[in-house]
Amino acid sequence: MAVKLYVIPGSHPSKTAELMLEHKGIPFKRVDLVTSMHRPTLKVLGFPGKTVPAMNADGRKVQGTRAISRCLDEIKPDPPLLSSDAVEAAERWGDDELQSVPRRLAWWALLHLSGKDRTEAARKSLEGYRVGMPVGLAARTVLPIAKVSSRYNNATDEKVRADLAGLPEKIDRVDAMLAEGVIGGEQLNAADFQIATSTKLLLGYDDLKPYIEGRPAAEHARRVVPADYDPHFPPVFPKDWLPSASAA
Ligand SMILES: N[C@@H](CCC(=O)N[C@@H](CS)C(=O)NCC(=O)O)C(=O)O
Repeated sequence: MAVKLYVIPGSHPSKTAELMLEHKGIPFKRVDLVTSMHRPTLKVLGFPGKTVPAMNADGRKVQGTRAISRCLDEIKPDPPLLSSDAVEAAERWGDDELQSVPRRLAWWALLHLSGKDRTEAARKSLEGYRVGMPVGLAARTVLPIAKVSSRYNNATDEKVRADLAGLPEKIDRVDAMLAEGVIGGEQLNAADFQIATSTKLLLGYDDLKPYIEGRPAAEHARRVVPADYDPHFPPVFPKDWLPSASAA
């Protein structure tokens, strides 16, 4: 079977798809698209949607982490990614409620970090990806891409403030799923891969470490996501946007 996985650098749902393919033991070729050129490229490749991950499995075009987990279970049922209704619900929550939070924060941060910090944060996100030019050079040109991507992802001050305020509740929910055994079991499932990549990206923000570090959610993210997916954003959010320590 010939499988190609289209991703953009640093994308956490793309990492989810990559990890699910590895978990299944399905060989694949990762194709790194250039952020901002990804929309026309996906269109030319025949994908109907605008986002990555996008997978071509023997000519079958599948887009989105949840469609990909289902397709992978069809192609190769063992080990199953979707093993129960609870796992499906957790995967859905991870996609619908959690995934967009670290993404909006990332684009907002890249817009608001000062020059050197912005370049360094972009360089960390690009590390390990083919970007068609030296990573250091691509990192220095991230600002126009961050402007477009912030608009695509609605990374407004208002949204980011709400995302930060809601963060402790989201991490509580991940910890609860771990305590219930829906995720974090011996055999990883689609919800593990969906949720852990978001938590790992959230752990990359120095501002957010106090709300996540030392908690089961952090341990889970490090177990599921290899250390080479290692984004880093120095402090960037206004202090009064961060939840009070007592809420953490
Ligand atoms: N929720 C979907 C969408 C993923 C998504 O929004 N991916 C981002 C990258 S992290 C993307 O492709 N953004 C590009 C765009 O919106 O143009 C999934 O899990 O596959």
